[in-house]
Amino acid sequence: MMQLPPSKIDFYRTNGFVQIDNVFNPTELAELAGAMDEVMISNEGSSIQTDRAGGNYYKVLNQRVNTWRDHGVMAKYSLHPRLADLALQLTGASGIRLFHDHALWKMPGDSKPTPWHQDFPYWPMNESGALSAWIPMHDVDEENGCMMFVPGSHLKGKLTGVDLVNPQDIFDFEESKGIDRNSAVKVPLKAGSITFHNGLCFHYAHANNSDQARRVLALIFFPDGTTFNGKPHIITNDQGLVEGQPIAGGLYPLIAKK
Ligand SMILES: O=C(O)CCC(=O)C(=O)O
Repeated sequence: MMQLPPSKIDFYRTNGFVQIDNVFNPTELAELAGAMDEVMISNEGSSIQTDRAGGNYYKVLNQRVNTWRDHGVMAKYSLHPRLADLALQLTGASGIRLFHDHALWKMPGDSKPTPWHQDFPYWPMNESGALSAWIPMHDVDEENGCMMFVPGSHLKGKLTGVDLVNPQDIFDFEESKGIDRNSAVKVPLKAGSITFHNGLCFHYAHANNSDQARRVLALIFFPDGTTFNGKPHIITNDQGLVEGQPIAGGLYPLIAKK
């Protein structure tokens, strides 16, 4: 496990995101990257490929959801206690569950930025608190698709969801009043380092202008006890979840607790 200094936890709670360096060593990262390469070229299993080459969403993200259910090594990392324990420390929750993982690749060629958005409006959860770990397989910077965050924007609460293919400008929303796009912070990362961001924090990723795929694994964690809001979602549809009841069970495993 990694014990975070109070300054990192304070930074996350104040700003809605945080960078944590050296979470994975090169051997671990190579194992994870190799497994993700395998799942991304596979046409089998239950993970969900959200769009295919040529599609408009694919130009933003080549995304595969719930790789952990198809590949043992993806499960090893998506359910990794070190990551869930970091989420536990950042949130102060009594337990942390995985909502889903997703491979988020930005392909070279006709790559589009991931527009400014919050994640939480897409998730079928009543209480906020869910967060994402964003784990690049290699160095990331402005050239190949690193992230940007607006410090403190998570304190605005849940706004209208942005369409990631035909995006509205979130900074133009009436609800975004007082949030300054010029305060956004760019976060390049070295391989092995990661960020966490609160589902309410405004974030963006640059287009990939390099000639290699930008390969990222993102994990969405939520505090144990978070309840289902009944809204449709690709992950929870037809899973028997009950509106108003906690999202729980083996498909949303509890991987860290106090
Ligand atoms: O990787 C990206 O381009 C965007 C990631 C993102 O929006 C997220 O992890 O919530």
